[in-house]
Formats: sequence, C-alpha cells, structure tokens
Amino acid sequence: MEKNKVLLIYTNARLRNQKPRPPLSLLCLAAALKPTFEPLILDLRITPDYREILQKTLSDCLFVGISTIIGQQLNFSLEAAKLVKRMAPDVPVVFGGVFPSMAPEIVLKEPCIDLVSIGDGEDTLVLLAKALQEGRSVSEIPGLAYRKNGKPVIHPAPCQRSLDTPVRPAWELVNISDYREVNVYTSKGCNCGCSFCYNRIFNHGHLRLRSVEHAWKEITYLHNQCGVQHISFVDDNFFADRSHAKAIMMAFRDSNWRMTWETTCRVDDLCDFDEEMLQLIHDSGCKELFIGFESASDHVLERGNKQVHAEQMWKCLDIARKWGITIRALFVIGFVGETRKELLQTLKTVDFLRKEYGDCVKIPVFSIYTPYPQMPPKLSNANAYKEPQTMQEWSEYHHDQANHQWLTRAERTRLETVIWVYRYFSKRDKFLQHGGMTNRLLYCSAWLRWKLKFFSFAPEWEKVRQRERQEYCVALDLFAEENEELSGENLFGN
Ligand code: B12
Ligand code: SF4
Repeated sequence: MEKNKVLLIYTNARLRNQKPRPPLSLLCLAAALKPTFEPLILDLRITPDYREILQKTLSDCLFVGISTIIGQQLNFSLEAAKLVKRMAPDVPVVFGGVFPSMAPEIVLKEPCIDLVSIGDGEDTLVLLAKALQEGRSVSEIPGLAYRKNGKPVIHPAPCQRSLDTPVRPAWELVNISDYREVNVYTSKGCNCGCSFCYNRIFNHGHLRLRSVEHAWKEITYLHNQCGVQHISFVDDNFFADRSHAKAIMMAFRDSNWRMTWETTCRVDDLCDFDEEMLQLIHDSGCKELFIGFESASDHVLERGNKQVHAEQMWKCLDIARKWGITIRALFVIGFVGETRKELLQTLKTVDFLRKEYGDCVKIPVFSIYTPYPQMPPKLSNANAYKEPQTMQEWSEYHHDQANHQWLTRAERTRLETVIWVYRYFSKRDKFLQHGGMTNRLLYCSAWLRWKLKFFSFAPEWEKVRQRERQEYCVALDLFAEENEELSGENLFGN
C-alpha cells in the first residue's frame, strides 16, 4: 500500500511547570498536507507515550518533520531526530522553523537530518510529500535544502508566499485544552528593519498579510467549535498595516462574543493612534499589548535602528493606562556598545515604571541580546565574534545566556545575574511566600541586589544558573538515554 502519513514532531523546549503553547507551525503544515496526505502531530511536551506512537506509525510515514527554534530546543530536536533515524533509518527526517531556515548548512551537518525546509514550510512539504510518494527526486523543490556528495545544496523559498492557503491551521488535530492559550496570526514579518530582529533574514524584511476573512474564519471556528474566549496574536507586528488590524478589531467588536485578545505593538504606533483607533482597540476586547521598549537609552535604540525614542515610553504607558490596556514591556540588555551607565539607566527605568504604572505594566523578564545566524553583532573588531558552527553550539544561544565573546567573563556573568535577580525580585509571591527556604533566601538576595543595582561577585546566582543548567542537562540526558534503550529493542525487527 502507498505510504500516506507524515509525522510532524514538536520537541521539548524550556523546562517550565506550565502548559505549553500550541505548536502552531505544525498545525499550519498539517493543514497544507491534509487534503492529500495524512498528517499526524506528535507534541513531545505533552505526550509521555511518544515512543509507542513512533513505533506504531513510523513505518507508514513518508517522512518525519521536526520544528525547532534557537536555544535549548535544538538539542531536544536533534535527539528526537536521532531516535527516528535509529528506529526507521529509511524514513527521511526534515527540519524546519526559524533556526533551520537561517542556518540550513549547520543543520545539514547532522547525519540524522536529511532535509531542511527554508521559510514557510507549507508549499515545500506538500511538494516533498508528493515527490517521495511518487519516488521522484527532491532536488528541485523550492525552499528545500539537502546534501549532495556530503555538501549542502540550498534552494531558497520564494519569499512572498501567500498566507491565504491553507485557510486555517488544522486545530482539529490537537486537544486545545492541553495548551496554555490559543495562538493565531493575521500577518507575518515586519518591514521596520530593527537591526537585531530575525525578520530581516527570515521574512526578508517584508510584511505579508493574511486575509481578514480567513483569520476571522479561524477565530469563529475556535470560538464556536472549541469554546475559545481569548486569542493571542503572534504576529511580528500586528499593527504594521493599520487598516488590516482595524478590520480584525471591528470583527471582534461587532461579533458580540465578548472575546479578548492580546498582541504585539510598537511604542511609536501606540503613541500615534488617534482616539477612534484607541476606542476600537478598547471596544474590541484588547487586554494586553506586548511592546519591545528594548532599552531606556536613545543611543542603544539608535544602534538597534529601532527608530523610536526612549521618552515615547511614557506617552505610550499613559495612553494604555487611560484605556485600561495592560502593557507587557520587553527589555533587552547587553546590546553591542551598551555601556554600564546605559544598562543601569534601563534597570532604573524599570523600577520607575513598576512604581508609577503599577498593574498597568507587566515586566515579566529581561532578555539578553542574542546574535542569530547570518546576523552577527556589529563590532568594531570583527574578529571578536566567531559564529557557532554546530547545532549544539547554537543551543547555547538563548535570551537567558550571555554569549558575548566580545565582553569579559565578568561582564557576561553580570548580565546573566541581572536576569536571574530580576526574575526572583519581580515574583515576590512565588519565591518569598510560597517558595522553600532556599528560594526565600534567594529572594532576599535578589531584593537587596536589585535595590542596590549590584550584580557583581554573586556566587549564589552562579549556583542558581548551575542548578538550572544541571536540570536541563539531566532532562536532555534522560531523553537521549531512554531513546537509546528503545532503539536497542529495534523497531521493525531488522
Ligand atoms: C509563540 C512564540 C514562542 C512561544 C513558544 C511557541 C510554542 N509553540 O511553544 C514561547 C513564548 C514559549 C517562545 C519561547 C521562545 N522563543 Co519564541 N516565538 C514565538 C513567536 C511569537 C510565534 C511563533 C509562531 O507560532 N509563529 C507562527 C508560525 C505559523 O510560524 P513559524 O513558527 O515560523 O512556522 C513556519 C515556518 O517556520 C516553517 N516551519 C516551522 N517548523 C517547521 C517544521 C518543518 C518540518 C517544516 C518543513 C517547516 C517548519 O513553516 C511554518 C509554517 O509556515 C515567534 C515570532 C513569530 N512571530 O513567529 C517567536 C520566536 C520563534 N521565538 C524566538 C525565541 C528566540 C524564543 C526563545 C529562545 C526566547 C528565549 N527566552 O530565550 C524561547 C525559547 C523556547 C524554546 N523553544 O526553547 C525567536 C526565534 C529565533 C530563532 N533564530 O530561532 C522568534 C522568531 C522571536 C524573535 N523575534 O526573535 N516563543
Ligand atoms: S518592530 Fe519588532 S518585529 Fe519589526 S523589525 Fe523591529 S523588532 Fe522586528
């Protein structure tokens, strides 16, 4: 019988004790495959018996697709790929997602990965499934990278793929209650050109809009069939096209479903909206806007080509307060060229925001600036940065960790300490009232250090980082070991 199944895998990411977000990338791919093929979604974060599922399905699969982004997830994805290869060596393994698209050569260095999909994977995967089913070569498929004589060959994807097919992600393939919230996109990409943003490479600095009709069809389905009342729009820049955003908001307002939603917004956009727009944002059920303030230093913002001024923060927060919208403020520290004084300026501004705007502003975490593939930091001495060359090396690049080779060890440690101190300081209830003795002591240290803005000589936070790292390494080792045991059993008895 002709093979028809495609297995799509989402792997472990961060080890947090909360429900994960839905694997939207895979739901989109599944929807594209569905008319002709039989896509199956295997989310390892919520499927403890994943190995039995693999045993049952792999032999019927045309190929296995794995989605991954930068950071620790890369290692889990790699282990999952090794497992698939051990269990079913003949089934091709395809990687896709933001990281593989930006570094296909690096992903193809791994023998357990056969193919890489670049950019949106919907069209590429359908062509791949057809080619494999018909026994044809995959070498001419747009958006697909593969190895030839051990060397990577890359066919870039057309960058302006329409977002209108498929009409909506295949939500029916997952149980929505397994997930924390429901993610939807109405557009992809952004043309603002911030120098540190993945959009420059991944979306070629372009904005693409999804038809309002399709986006609303999806929301209607989620509301009517699945009882969803809140939507998190994961657009890169939801308001990039204002009339498009308006049309979505009007649909919410006119529906009378009293749904709520949250999304991303630029600081200058919020400052620039007129009363009518703000009224619409309010009336349509907007609860939270995620705003990348990034830094309180104009110099840093300028270097990042953010094209906003730090003082716009205040106006923007006043507007949000007036209209009852919570702002989730995102700050990044450790930008190239950021001085100690500028870092301090940002940290003090955060204190001021918390005091002045109370519940109106949430600042859950800080992130550390992270270079991405093809986006090296702009340094005066270009030799001060060597881009990672393997997936394992890239897995060390995420926003809790300072991989700033151009800084001293002490400077990098200080940045990481800021992240951890703030995490404890800002979650008083969690760590002081409900935490054990160690967490209470750490909260006290965090409180003192944050008040003094003193982040050097911090052995207690070095220990916290080590503990976190150890937990991650143990989880990864366990995943790898259990998988090795299983492949010893040999799936198809050959
Ligand atoms: C929601 C989200 C999250 C969620 C997690 C999502 C989930 N499923 O669990 C949370 C909040 C937990 C999160 C965390 C992080 N995230 Co995040 N996140 C996003 C966000 C906003 C939306 C992702 C999304 O659903 N997009 C819509 C879908 C449809 O698009 P897509 O995922 O790109 O998928 C398409 C293609 O990539 C491709 N594709 C994807 N997978 C596959 C697989 C195959 C086989 C194929 C063929 C194709 C393919 O086809 C898909 C359909 O077109 C994006 C920004 C964005 N707007 O995309 C950042 C983003 C993906 N995150 C990013 C980062 C850095 C992180 C963190 C590492 C940050 C940190 N704290 O350190 C963490 C780490 C999590 C981890 N995995 O370890 C970066 C990734 C950069 C990179 N180079 O990889 C992004 C791009 C944000 C940014 N501005 O930099 N994130
Ligand atoms: S505005 Fe946001 S999404 Fe757009 S380029 Fe800048 S950081 Fe990226």
